[in-house]
Amino acid sequence: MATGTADFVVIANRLPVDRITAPDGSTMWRTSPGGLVTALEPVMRRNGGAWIGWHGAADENLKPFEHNGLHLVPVPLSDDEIAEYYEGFSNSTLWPLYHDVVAPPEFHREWWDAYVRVNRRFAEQAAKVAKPDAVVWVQDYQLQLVPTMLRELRPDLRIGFFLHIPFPPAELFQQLPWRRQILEGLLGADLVGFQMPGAAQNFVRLVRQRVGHKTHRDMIYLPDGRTVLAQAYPISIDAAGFEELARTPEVIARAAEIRESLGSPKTMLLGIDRLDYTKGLRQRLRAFGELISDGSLHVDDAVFVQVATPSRERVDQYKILRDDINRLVGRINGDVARIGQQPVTYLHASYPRSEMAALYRAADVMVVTPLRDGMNLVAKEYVACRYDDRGALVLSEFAGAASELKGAYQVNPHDINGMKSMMLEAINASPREKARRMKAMRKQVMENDIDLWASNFLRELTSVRDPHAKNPRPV
Ligand code: GDG
Repeated sequence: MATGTADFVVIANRLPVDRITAPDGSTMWRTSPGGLVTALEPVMRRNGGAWIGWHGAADENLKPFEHNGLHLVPVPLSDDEIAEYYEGFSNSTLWPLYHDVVAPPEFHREWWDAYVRVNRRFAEQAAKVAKPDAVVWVQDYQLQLVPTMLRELRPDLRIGFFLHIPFPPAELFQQLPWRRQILEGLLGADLVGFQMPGAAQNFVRLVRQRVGHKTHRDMIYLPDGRTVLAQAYPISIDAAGFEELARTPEVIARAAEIRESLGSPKTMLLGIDRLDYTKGLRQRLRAFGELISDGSLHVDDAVFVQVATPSRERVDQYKILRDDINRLVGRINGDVARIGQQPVTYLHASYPRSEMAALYRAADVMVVTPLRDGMNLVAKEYVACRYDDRGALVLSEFAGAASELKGAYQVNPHDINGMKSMMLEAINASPREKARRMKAMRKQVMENDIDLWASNFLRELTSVRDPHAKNPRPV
């Protein structure tokens, strides 16, 4: 039974800190910027919370430690486990499978074995840390077996799970040789949260078909009388924090400087993504390149700034993508650049948040064109930074954010011609039309921020409805 001290436990693949090395060789921890930690920090402080996750280095056992008032519990991973559980099963099997197989998923039994082993380690750690009847919130696709593993160890806990990426339709999910184990792993939770209602429906349908449990709308009825609720909680950002940052004199000055250094173009288009094959970088750059080469846009008038943050660099598909994008940018610039006028500025690097805010402020058109995306926070961050009601958002209809951001110029990223005409429409829209659309999107983003997301999820998870009670089954 329970020995731990935490009333609230977050379990995620990574701890919300990075280790940095000072010039004198000493090391220290720095909170990694991100909406999740911003949203959960106050809840963790109020409840004597603990965060369980990997600390980012291979083959290293660290003791739990405090950082900025957070109790952090590191989970060790060996070099092989990083290759098999993280880069393998999580990022080369589940990631492509859950994103509409836009890259072929790989199925390897030894990756699965590592996934099971590492999930068990996280569950065991949580079982030690949680107080009796504590609330535990498990995050994302790397840890889908944790809810059931943890419930077996600690039936007293209230367990929530949130999936940050899409949950695929049955037709794709059933390719997975371990489909039943994953569904059963998730069913250990009292509440399973998804970005979109369609994802929750996919899950419920699969549970009915593959596991054979009774379901009714968003409720799953287990044979032991327990119920599991599957619902959508579209994630958001620290909207006020982004706006505040975008309003600082430093960011405003930096935004002006960026435009100037690009040659003060009439139109600056911007893309910011992790360098990932789901983000539709190829399609977007091709569309822009064609607009220049067919004369719809003039090279003196328009520039495209693409920031591609390095990501998962040891995974083969990401190495291929990196080379592809390098070649594509080289080809576009080679074909249509003039001395002093380069249409695509490609930055394969990561930047501080203030630089991101300056880029958002500088851009006339933000282009977000994933082939599939759970939500896409970049789209919301852009909107939060545009307190001037200027700017336009071109957004893929395959991003979760599309169902909330109706004021965006929505595109099908597979349709290059359609994307070209939508980009032109966004560029040429009147200031009045742009402001109308931006105002509607800002209302949505500012009113539905990450705090509301976290409190909605936690309210349902801890609601008076006792998830362990024997709910009547549907007739
Ligand atoms: C997954 C799901 C879902 C990017 N480059 C830099 C930087 N970023 C920040 C952005 C944004 C975040 O990273 C990326 O979030 P996205 O939502 O766009 O995409 P994923 O990384 O794929 O996230 C996604 C999300 O989880 C949350 O549930 O929306 O669908 O795939 O916040 O600003 N931040 C800094 N420097 C960079 O260079 N500081």
